[in-house]
Amino acid sequence: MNDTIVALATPPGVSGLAVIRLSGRDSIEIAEKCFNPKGKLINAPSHTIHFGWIVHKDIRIDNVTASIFIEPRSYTGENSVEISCHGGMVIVDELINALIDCGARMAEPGEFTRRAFLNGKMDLMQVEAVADLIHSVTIPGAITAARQLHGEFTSRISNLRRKLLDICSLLELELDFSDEDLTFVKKDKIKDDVIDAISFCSSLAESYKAAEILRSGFFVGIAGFPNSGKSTLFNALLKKKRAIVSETPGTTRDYLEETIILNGMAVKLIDTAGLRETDNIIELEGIKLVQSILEQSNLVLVINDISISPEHSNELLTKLKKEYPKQEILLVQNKIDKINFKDIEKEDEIVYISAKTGEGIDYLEHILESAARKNIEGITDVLINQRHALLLKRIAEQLSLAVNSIDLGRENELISLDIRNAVNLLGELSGENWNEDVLNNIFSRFCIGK
Ligand SMILES: Nc1nc2c(ncn2[C@@H]2O[C@H](COP(=O)(O)OP(=O)(O)OP(=O)(O)O)[C@@H](O)[C@H]2O)c(=O)[nH]1
Ligand SMILES: [Mg+2]
Repeated sequence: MNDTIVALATPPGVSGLAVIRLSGRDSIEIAEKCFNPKGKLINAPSHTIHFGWIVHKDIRIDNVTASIFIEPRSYTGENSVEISCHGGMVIVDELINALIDCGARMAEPGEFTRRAFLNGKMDLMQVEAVADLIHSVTIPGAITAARQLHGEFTSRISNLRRKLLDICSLLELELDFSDEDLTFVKKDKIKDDVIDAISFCSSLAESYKAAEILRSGFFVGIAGFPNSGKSTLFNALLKKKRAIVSETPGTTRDYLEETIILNGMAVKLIDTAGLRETDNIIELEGIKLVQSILEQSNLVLVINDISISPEHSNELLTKLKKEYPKQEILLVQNKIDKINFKDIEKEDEIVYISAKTGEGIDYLEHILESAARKNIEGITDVLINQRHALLLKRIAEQLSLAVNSIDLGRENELISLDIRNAVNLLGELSGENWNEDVLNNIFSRFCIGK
């Protein structure tokens, strides 16, 4: 961490401005070497901006502003310089090369944020919030990530950790006085507290599914027999011709994925190959793929061609409901333009559309949006990811062991041991106990410059 790293912090490409970031003990000296007029940056107080030229090998590359941040008052906690230059890859590359020639090195993905973590500027959950914030596809997702970044959730985890540590201390204190038969705390009270902690952790772990919806969108798989109009519906919802539509059954063989935003909710639509018994190898592969997509979907739309018969897909529907009991499955009757729609008996839980004319699409959009919204209810200040969910489950398990030990009237030592295991896992969650593998995994989601 002693070297100085450099990277472009803004997206590459042509733009009005680009920002190049330097961080490390020598970053101000390195920037100074390339900066004209001389002596300006090296003597600058923290949080000041300076106008000048970046000059390298006697060539003036660009006129820029350099912002100076003196440790520890910077994003990384180290001396940092942010150079705003004109956008455009040639200028940016030249500037970065100049800074590398003067002693900086190209940053690894996420290295700025990694340094911020290692310098105690943020905890691990805040680091993960940075990644979520950058990748947010919706406003609610970004707002939740921003709250997590602010550290609200970390303080809830720290409070729980402190509370459990207090319980351990009491149990262990009682152990020290065991000869005198003193009781410091009622086991019932401890048991209640531990049970509260279990339900806190379990409900957080369960919010993983909802957080994934906020993070990457509500997954909607479009399934049904070939030719039922799945791709036509996919295009109608996207409002563009994305998937190939034809009257030949078996048109879609791979799957197509696109995200739409419905009133601020991201909905990821997946058009799949028609489901049927087939001996065409390519189609079979497509059908296998459908199964894995349906497993991942939050909602499955089964499209039926009502012009064949309203009951045409009933057997398929029953089969899917049986195979995917956890999935929400909705029957969509398509091609109502081909029948005498007024005369048929309608059922409440079925959606009727014509993907071709657009009739009923607004209503279907409304259904998709409210289903997505229902699934994220209750999420306020944290986006649980897979790492958190797995840890939280293990914490709840350890605490359940403690409850079990209390019920069996075991020694304080044993109860305390289980609770201490849970405390250690809580430390892993917030990053108080971390290891290189966990860090590498988290930072693999970052881009260079963040
Ligand atoms: N009249 C009418 N025709 C439709 C409607 N929806 C789709 N079609 C037609 O039905 C045929 C099949 O449509 P696709 O969207 O390709 O069907 P698919 O379910 O994706 O078919 P596969 O990819 O083969 O599984 C095309 O000729 C469409 O124009 C509709 O609402 N009304
Ligand atoms: Mg298709």
